[in-house]
Amino acid sequence: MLSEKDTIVACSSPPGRGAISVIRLSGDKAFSIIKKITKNKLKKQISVVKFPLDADLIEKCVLTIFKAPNSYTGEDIVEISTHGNPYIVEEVIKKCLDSGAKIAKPGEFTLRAFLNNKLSLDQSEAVIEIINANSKASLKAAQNSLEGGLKVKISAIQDKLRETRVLVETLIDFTDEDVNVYIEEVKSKINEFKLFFASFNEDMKAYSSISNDVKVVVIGPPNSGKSTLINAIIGKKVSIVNEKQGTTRDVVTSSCLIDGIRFVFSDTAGIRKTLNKIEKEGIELSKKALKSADIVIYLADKENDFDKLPIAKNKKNIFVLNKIDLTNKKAPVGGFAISAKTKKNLKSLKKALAHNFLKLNQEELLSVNIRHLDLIKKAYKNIALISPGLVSSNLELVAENLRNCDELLGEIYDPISSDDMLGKIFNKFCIGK
Ligand SMILES: Nc1nc2c(ncn2[C@@H]2O[C@H](COP(=O)(O)OP(=O)(O)OP(=O)(O)O)[C@@H](O)[C@H]2O)c(=O)[nH]1
Ligand SMILES: [Mg+2]
Repeated sequence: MLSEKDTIVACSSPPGRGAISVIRLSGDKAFSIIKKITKNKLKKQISVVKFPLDADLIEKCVLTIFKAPNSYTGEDIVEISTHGNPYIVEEVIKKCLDSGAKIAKPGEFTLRAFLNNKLSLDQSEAVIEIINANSKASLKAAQNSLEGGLKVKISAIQDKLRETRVLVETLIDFTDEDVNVYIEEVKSKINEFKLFFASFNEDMKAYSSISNDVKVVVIGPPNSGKSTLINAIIGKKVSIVNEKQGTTRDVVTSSCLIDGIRFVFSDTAGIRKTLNKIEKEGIELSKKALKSADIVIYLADKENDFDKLPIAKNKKNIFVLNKIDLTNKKAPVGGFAISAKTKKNLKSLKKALAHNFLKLNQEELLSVNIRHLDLIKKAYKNIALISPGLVSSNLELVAENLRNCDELLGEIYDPISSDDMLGKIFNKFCIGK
């Protein structure tokens, strides 16, 4: 995976037919390979050349050259723009392979950019997020991360942590009498840091929801109007609506944009006690869907039905009473009373869904993935272990926990690299990127 010596080649544009295709060649031999094939001296950065595909077949294409280190990978690169025809692309790649290039693995161009210090690991991950983004917000987040925004955010929390680390590590060398004066200061600094970390963690989770599309699961008893509500929010019929209880059996997902953020809604089977095998299976799927939600909407048409539902912990829960067109109902505390059928109060519910994410400065959104969240969680565990009692009794252990936290945060952008971990990250890329 980490061999950098070969000159690699791959098609960097989507497969299939189109106006143009771009084949990319990167490595020490990129220029000599193309010079040999085209007999062009590559004097200009951009040139139109005749690329021989076969003894009697020539493709007129555009060559763009980038000299190391001023290229995406940090190596010499030639980009060959041809007519967008899979046969031409195949033949161009074949010619390059015959002249000594090797076919690129998925993500190998970006891996080289990382190994040549053109991009940090979080920036490399942002490249794939730019390709995958499907809302204005997730694109902005990925662009900010590619610009180095995530490292800035992580470095800020590390700087804050280091204020306490320096104090603790200095105190370790003090005699007991001197230490006591500062112990209270350490305790208050740790408390302050825990609060700072908690708000940082909330931001990171919200960024992650935006980057990966916000998952909203609608849970409720049968017939409460879950499918009607989702159809109304999405603006088209994605789920079957019927007065019969137990209409929805599978989890039905659909998505829409609200204020530039993509929300993916999951309609679920109504939850109730049942002997029907298929319905039971549907209810199990509903409960499973609940676990993956960022936001859960509990939808009922009678207030005391909420008590019969499984309530998720650590999720953003929104309680909604439906069918206010039939009888007037008071909204649950912090929730909403709506009519999915007439769309009354639907706008307020949609606003509430987006509200949590719009609170974040949209200019500062960041692309956050599971790897980052996992490191943040592990980092926080080290901080959570520092109790006031530990500060009084064992400063060495406090220092160790602080150092672990610092190192785990640093791994987000500067990993202690292992081939295995890098392999997992870059294999997610497409070939040619
Ligand atoms: N009057 C009124 N009827 C509604 C409203 N929302 C849904 N309904 C009706 O309630 C019935 C059930 O609606 P669905 O959307 O299928 O309910 P569901 O929660 O998806 O039901 P299951 O899939 O069986 O769990 C249908 O006849 C809807 O037309 C509402 O706001 N007002
Ligand atoms: Mg339904």
